[in-house]
Amino acid sequence: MISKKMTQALNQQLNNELYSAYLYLSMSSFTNHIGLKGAANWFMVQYQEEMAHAMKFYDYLNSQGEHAQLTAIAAPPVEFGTLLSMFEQTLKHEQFITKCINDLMELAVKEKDHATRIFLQWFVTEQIEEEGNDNDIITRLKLVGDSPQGLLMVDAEMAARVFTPPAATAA
Ligand code: OFO
Repeated sequence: MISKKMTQALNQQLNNELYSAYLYLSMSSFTNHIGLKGAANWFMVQYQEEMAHAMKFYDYLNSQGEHAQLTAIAAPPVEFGTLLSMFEQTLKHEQFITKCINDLMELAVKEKDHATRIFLQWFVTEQIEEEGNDNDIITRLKLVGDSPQGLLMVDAEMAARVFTPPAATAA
């Protein structure tokens, strides 16, 4: 059993994850349009990951006898500038998501809601990876600078990313 406050907070995060998915799908479309097919693949995989994150919240709420509720998702931007700028925007968004997860964790600890705390642990670890990936790519893109060959090389590396469905979360 989880509290009303916790239910509302988890539901908000379900919708935050859906917005993340929407944002990265838009980034995938944009990079595809400007000819960066590898980056388009990277963002498409990120979209799939975010949908999986959203479904973890959906399943957890329903497993607790609650009702996962879907709200309106804001429209993401349609233009994003350079690939470096896109990854800076991605990192900023992931830092916001990390803060949301930390706030949820704080509430779970405050309410002595250990089931939710264990459920959220997976996301705490996941956010370290998300921010780490973005930081690595930002570093590489800064090294490449204005070199079109370098950009195409990073893009080719991004083509290799594949979606691996996350393991089920303990709940
Ligand atoms: Fe769901 O981690 Fe990104 O947003």
